[in-house]
Amino acid sequence: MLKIDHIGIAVHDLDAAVARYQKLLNCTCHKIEEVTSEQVKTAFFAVGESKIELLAATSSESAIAKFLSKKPEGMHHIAFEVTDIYKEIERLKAEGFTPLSDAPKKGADNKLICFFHPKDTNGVLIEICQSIV
Ligand code: CMX
Repeated sequence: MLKIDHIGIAVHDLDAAVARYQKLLNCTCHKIEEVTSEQVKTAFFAVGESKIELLAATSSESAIAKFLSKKPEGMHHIAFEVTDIYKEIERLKAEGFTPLSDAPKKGADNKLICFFHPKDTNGVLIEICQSIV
């Protein structure tokens, strides 16, 4: 794993959360992107070499809508950047972690992504991601 790429935070109202995090971080949100495959709208803030990703659901079927139907707003996942996502998925599977997709998917911020179930990681949903070049 290279670094924490971003921390995902699930929110109900993206615009309100963006305004709040702009004040908190004293910087402008540099990217707002809808990811139709994940049924989310995302907003990114750069903090040093990592990012904060605010996530709001665009459909009731979204993982974020399901999360927010059971839990309050808050941390949804931690994403680690990797150099070879295919190799890292195989390594993590061999170590007993459970991927939530058979193969990497195209996610936000021009990344290939793969999630791992929080039951294996002390209750924290883990994402690994690799930039698409
Ligand atoms: N962090 C920690 N725990 C979580 C969680 C999260 N983000 N989401 C769900 N859980 C908990 C559930 O509350 C449940 O807990 P209990 O067993 O104590 O009730 C447990 O995990 C297991 O839940 P499940 O029934 O197996 O699965 P869910 O239907 O709740 O789905 C998950 C959970 C993680 C499998 C699903 O959300 C998923 O596949 N996520 C990956 C994709 C994703 O999150 N996309 C949105 C972000 C996209 C982006 O970043 O662009």
